[in-house]
Amino acid sequence: MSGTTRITLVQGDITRQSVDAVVNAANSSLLGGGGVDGAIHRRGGPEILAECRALRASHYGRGLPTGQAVATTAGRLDARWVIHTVGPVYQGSSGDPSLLASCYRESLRVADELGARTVAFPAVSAGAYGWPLGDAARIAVETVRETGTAVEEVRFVLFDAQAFAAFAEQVPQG
Ligand code: AR6
Repeated sequence: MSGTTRITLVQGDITRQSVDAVVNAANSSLLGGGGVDGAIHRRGGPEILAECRALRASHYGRGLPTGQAVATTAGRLDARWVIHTVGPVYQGSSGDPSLLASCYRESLRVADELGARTVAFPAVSAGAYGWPLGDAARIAVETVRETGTAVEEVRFVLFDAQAFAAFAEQVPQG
């Protein structure tokens, strides 16, 4: 994070945010799913899926690997881009934290390539993929703080009070 990157926290629906880029907690198929992925495709409309299919037909024939990120249009969302990233699954009692950190780092790298200045993130892997919220929040915030980026605002958009509280613990006065 450069000296000018602010981390902000919002409780709400990430598909209602006005930002340059919305990050999607996708799966490797890039073809949609539940949770925040489903919500983004529903509100963003079919243009997003069309670009995801094109990515699968070109660079990502075997899908987007865990920990990587790729951008598409944001369709009808109030944003210019959706940055799709694939979080690691928390299995049994562990997951690979370096892959979760990579999601945030790679998403910010893609955001910098695009010239995005405001980026909204969900709590990647903390839903269907089972990552414990407190640990997911710590990895998310630490990684953003450690990453050099021209992004001016990283906004974590937490769906419920519990997720918001977990992130607030990592971001004092957030
Ligand atoms: N806005 C903000 N956060 C949300 C929203 C929303 N509209 N909806 C859910 N969340 P998840 P994962 C929160 O399951 O764990 C999908 O099927 C949710 O409460 O969306 O990375 C994909 O296709 C949780 O805190 O993502 C993959 O197959 C966080 O977003 C798989 O789920 C992440 O939950 C990815 O699982």
